[in-house]
Amino acid sequence: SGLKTGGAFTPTRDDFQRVYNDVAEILENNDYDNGSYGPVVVRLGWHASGTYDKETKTGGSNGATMRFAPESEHGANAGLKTARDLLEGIKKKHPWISYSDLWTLAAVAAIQEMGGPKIPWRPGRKDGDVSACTPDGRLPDASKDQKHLRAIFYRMGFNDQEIVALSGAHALGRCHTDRSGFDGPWTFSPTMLTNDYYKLLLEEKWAWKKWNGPKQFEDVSTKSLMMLPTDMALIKDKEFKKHVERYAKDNDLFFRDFADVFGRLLELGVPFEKEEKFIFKSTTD
Ligand code: CCH
Repeated sequence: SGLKTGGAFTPTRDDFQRVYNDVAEILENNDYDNGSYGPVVVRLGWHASGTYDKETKTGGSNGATMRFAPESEHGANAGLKTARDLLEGIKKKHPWISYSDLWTLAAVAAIQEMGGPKIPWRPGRKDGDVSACTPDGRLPDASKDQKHLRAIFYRMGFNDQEIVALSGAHALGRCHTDRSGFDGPWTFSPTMLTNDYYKLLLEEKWAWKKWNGPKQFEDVSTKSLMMLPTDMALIKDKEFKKHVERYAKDNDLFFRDFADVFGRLLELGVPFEKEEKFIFKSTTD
């Protein structure tokens, strides 16, 4: 355990690995969704980080400002209280970790425990106060098209290939009518990270779902999977589609690119004092 110097606790790699292990232990729960909190924990890490604006250098995971209204009440964050509340128990057990480090570390743990790649992670985020909350509208709107996707992700500093690589996270989890209004999972294995999202985008026939909810697509053959308008934009747009095809063909390539870009997403706007990155042991290692 870390040394106490002048009253301040200096956590070591082992301390962070202990937090990882405790997160890993609570992800599986048969009473929740498809048996795992993993997907909603990944989404918490993404929405905490994806508010970054490279021009004003505001937003990003530093600060963990989603703890406060108005950010907690932004429409895009509906349902993420589930993930924040889940992690409260971990915060109580390891009070030295900042919420912003905890949320991003938990997202890394969730990806790794759901069969995804190792995501190198750096500590050093500090929690902020309500004054650092970002304005609404910084996260993507699923009803929109490729132009919107580019505007949102270019603002964070990402390019087309990185947008497509990040979107592969939709292999995980599902939409909830009481959160976003949309309904259903993207893949048949929503608690395993694979390149199935890309394969299904290309191989299935997709049609508008006939229902009273927001406009979304369903797969014609089983009607049990879904795609958002923004997901379909990745195969409508030629530049995006090129990368969907690359990742559909090569899961190792997807894992390499995803690990790189997801790790950087979690670091946007954070003024780290140290370079050192940790690669955590997964429970299956
Ligand atoms: Fe996403 N996502 N996401 N998403 N997302 C939703 C759920 C998940 C968009 C919209 C939605 C990323 C990109 C986008 C996850 C990870 C990522 C939902 C359903 C909507 C709507 C929410 C609900 O009802 O619970 C849009 C638009 C974009 C545009 O690019 C990126 C990037 C990531 C991570 C790298 C995960 C995981 C979920 C599942 C959450 C759950 O609770 O199962």
